[in-house]
Amino acid sequence: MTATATTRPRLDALSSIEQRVLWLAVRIVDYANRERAQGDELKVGGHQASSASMVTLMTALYLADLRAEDRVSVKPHASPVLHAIEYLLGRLDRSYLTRLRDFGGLQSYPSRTKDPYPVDFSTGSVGLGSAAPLFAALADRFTQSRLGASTGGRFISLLGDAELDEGNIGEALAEPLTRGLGNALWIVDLNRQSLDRVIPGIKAQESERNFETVGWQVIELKYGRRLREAFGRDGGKLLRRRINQMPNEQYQSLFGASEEVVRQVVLDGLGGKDRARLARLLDEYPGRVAPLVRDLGGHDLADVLDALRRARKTTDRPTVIFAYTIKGYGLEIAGRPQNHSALLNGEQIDSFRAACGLTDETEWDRFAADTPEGRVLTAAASRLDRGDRPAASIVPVPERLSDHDGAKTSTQAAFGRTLLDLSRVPGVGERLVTVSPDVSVSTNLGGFINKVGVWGPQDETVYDAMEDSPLRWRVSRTGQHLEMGIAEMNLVLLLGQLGLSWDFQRERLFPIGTLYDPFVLRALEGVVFSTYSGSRFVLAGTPSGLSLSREGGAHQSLSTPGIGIETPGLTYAEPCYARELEWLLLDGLARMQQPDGEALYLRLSTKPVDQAPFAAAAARRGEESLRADVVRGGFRLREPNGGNDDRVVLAACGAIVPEVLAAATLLADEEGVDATVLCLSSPDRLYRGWQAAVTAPVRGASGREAGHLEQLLLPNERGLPVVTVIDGASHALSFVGSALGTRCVPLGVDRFGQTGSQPEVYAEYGIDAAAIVTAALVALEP
Ligand SMILES: Cc1ncc(C[n+]2csc(CCOP(=O)(O)OP(=O)(O)O)c2C)c(N)n1
Ligand SMILES: [Mg+2]
Repeated sequence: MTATATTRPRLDALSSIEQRVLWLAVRIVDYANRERAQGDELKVGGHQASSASMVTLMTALYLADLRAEDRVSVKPHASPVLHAIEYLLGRLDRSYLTRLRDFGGLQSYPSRTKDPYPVDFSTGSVGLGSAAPLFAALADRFTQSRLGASTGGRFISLLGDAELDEGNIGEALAEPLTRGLGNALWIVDLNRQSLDRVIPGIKAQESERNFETVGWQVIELKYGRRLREAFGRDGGKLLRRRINQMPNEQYQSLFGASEEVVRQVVLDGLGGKDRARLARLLDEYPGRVAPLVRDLGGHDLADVLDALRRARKTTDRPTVIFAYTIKGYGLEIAGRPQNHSALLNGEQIDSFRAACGLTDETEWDRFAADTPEGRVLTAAASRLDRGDRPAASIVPVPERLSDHDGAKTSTQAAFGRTLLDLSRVPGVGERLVTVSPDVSVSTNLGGFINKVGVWGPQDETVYDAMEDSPLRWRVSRTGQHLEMGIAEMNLVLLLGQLGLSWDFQRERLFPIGTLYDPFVLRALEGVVFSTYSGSRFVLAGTPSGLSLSREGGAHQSLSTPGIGIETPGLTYAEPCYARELEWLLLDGLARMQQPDGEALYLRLSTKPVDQAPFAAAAARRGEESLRADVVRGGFRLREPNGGNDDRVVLAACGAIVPEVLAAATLLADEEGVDATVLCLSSPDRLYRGWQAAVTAPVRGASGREAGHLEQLLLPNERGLPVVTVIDGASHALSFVGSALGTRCVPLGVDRFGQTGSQPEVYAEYGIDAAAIVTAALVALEP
């Protein structure tokens, strides 16, 4: 590689900026730890070594290569470098430099939702933020071919080498839909160190091969210019062999070693003529053998610039650059074991400041505009200026869809039908996109897929054999369903990126993912990653719970309701009836477009449910007011018969509601107890409503308006005992007792389920009508 494309003065300016970026990144962390007044006794932290490792790469990328239309994910522990670059570009106020990890200040790890300047990807949990751009690149291809909307740029991931150990990285690479994405670029900061260990040497080659196998262009930046020049001299081949053969652990040990020791180690293992020859070569570098051996490509600005140019030219497949670097490069902690959280001491900072030509007065300065560095930065700032991009417009969503009220149906079947109906709604229909990890048909997306087709980067031939199938699997660039392999993490990462189209492509999409509910757990961190990033999507977990009776304990989800309630940015709803589902879904699609909107998690079931009780409630209440209750989180499904002194409230959601209705009838007919049945369409909304109401004074708000759950009860029902029932962990609805200020008997499934008929397993786990009756009697005991 040569540096011909970058002129010497420009390289010098970049190199001077590189040094300043390193200084600022280090000092931002240093100030937070040593100078800022602390509010507690805990360490502040921050990562000087991880930052230093990436300074060359990020300087080259941001100041010489990146375009406004590109989007970048930055390794979590290099956030100080990003902050420093944003500051030098004039996009971050100086006052923030002393506020790393401060309340309301710069975030510890890059955050889309919490940093004071626009961040493209949130990172923090290794492996997720780094894989996200690949799915964003895929999402961009999709919006381009569906809606003609694209960022027009690349999706770039700057990741640590240990991130490649995370399983989701392998899954992302293995997914056929991520093949051939020429708009994706990864740059691996290969410093051979992770948190507490040195990464075994074999890993790098293995990783490079993994990328090659799935068709990526692999660029290796291993040795810097000085080492390459030495390799060309007499004895150079021996030097290369020695360094190549050295275990990573031994190579890392050279970083703290003296000139003499480095020389010794390099010559070690060689004898006779070879040893003499290599010794002669080393003699040509008096006092400079140690820095020579540590000369790696990831810190050679010109090499990095060349690699970036090569990557830019390749547009038919993704590129990965393996940049060999040194953790702590340029600092006294360079390459040292356990340097991950190491901080320079005051003396080291002082001498580093002086070495950078800075003083206490000038240490936070930007470059003056009329310096070579200033000119590079000004040009970069204008190149990276995204201007005022129009916001994605709000797409009106109808409140109601079809008129077909079937007699008996499951929420999963109703979900499939509702999507089909939605596909016919102008404005909404063309923006729907479904994604499923190999379970599209078994989660009832078949009808929708038949209508809208499957998306692929190219139109594909339909084979005769496929014509016979009831499912028309037509793959084209205009299809609206993306079928992935079985990797639930990939599903939610893609869903998460499709759900950011309002920001990236400035176009509204309605991304809807389906998966078997138990496997929400496997995808969970990706769900959290996506909602933390501000993504808006619908996740349908189906089928769920013990109602999946014949599938047994491994397939019966128990803890997902709690996850739904507790995950921020995600509204959990669990309808029982088809129309209830339709309203919740439509409401969710409307709300997710609002600035304070959220993703929607629907927990569904394959259990066929008689729809008559819902129709009766609608007739009693009027559709409009029933709908208002459903989207607030719950409604009165059954009114008490009246006339009995003993009265109880039964509250439940989802597939178990028919058992609750049966229990209410039994209570009236056989026990002389009147039961009001509440259907909790969204336990999440009810919980939040109650919690917000009851904690209003804690937050300094005055007054206390009752939450929707309390409002559902008539005045003469206040204080009645309550039984809650859910086909899932009983804990999820147990708050209802506190919310209603009364005795509560929570029923649910708190042991692993097993196979059997629905009545058998409901009885075994105590959620059948008889168990609910008993629970009501217990609740009524004085
Ligand atoms: C999923 C997850 N597990 C563990 C951690 C804790 N952790 C933080 S950094 C790190 C090692 C990172 O190593 P690498 O990616 O090579 O980064 P670098 O060497 O550049 O710091 C670990 C294990 C984390 N952030 N996320
Ligand atoms: Mg590392």
